[in-house]
Amino acid sequence: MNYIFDVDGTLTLSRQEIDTEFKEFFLNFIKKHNCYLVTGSDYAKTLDQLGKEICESVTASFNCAGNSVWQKGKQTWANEWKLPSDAREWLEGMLDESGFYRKTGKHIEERPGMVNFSIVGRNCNLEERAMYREWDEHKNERSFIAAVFEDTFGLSAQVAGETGIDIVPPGADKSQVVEWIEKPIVFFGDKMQLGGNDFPLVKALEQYNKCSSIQVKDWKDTQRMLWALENSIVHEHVGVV
Ligand code: M1P
Repeated sequence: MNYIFDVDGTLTLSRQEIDTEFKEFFLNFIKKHNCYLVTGSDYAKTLDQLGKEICESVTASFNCAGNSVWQKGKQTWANEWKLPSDAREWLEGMLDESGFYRKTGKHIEERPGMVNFSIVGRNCNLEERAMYREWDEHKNERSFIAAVFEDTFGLSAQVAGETGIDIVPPGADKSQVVEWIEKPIVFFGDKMQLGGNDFPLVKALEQYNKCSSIQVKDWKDTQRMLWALENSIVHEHVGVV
């Protein structure tokens, strides 16, 4: 069995370091199984959050939604795609129009093969992050921007993490990692609903027998599920979304 793990919301709180006790547990799990990471974040952020030992013990870390592949601390493949200038201008317009007043800078972050767009900005602190989360829960701003952006530019835009939207060329989302990994696969993620950045991978796995996706509420839920798997309380093919 091969395991794929989303990072923010699945192994850690969004953009936070992994819990110390869970880190030991998870390291033990990945030493016994063939494991992969898949995240919208770039490798530097994943390294900050999970540490070198986890990042280099997994078979591969698919960063930037699979557009930047890392193995044993080295990037082994990257997509060269760049955001077109008209799409950039449109996002800047959305930023001006948003009624959310606390804008912290670094709103369009270019990563290998993808862009993260954030109204609050990537420089936000924890308080500003919480403010934006609440704003977005009420206004559904990210879902709206993502849907209109997709219609306008034919690119893929997904609500990701707590504050942003991940933008990639069509098909260059998390679903692309399926090509690189032997089946069967179990995938753990927290944003598996339509429009969430784990959704494309869930759909891709549905094409294969004996592959399943497990939606978790947070890292504690992931730990519970892994513990149950290890102790044969849950069969590997239940828990499908
Ligand atoms: O890995 C999930 C997301 O994590 C971050 O989201 P946020 O900071 O908004 O919680 C971003 O790095 C995002 O691109 C990524 O998909």
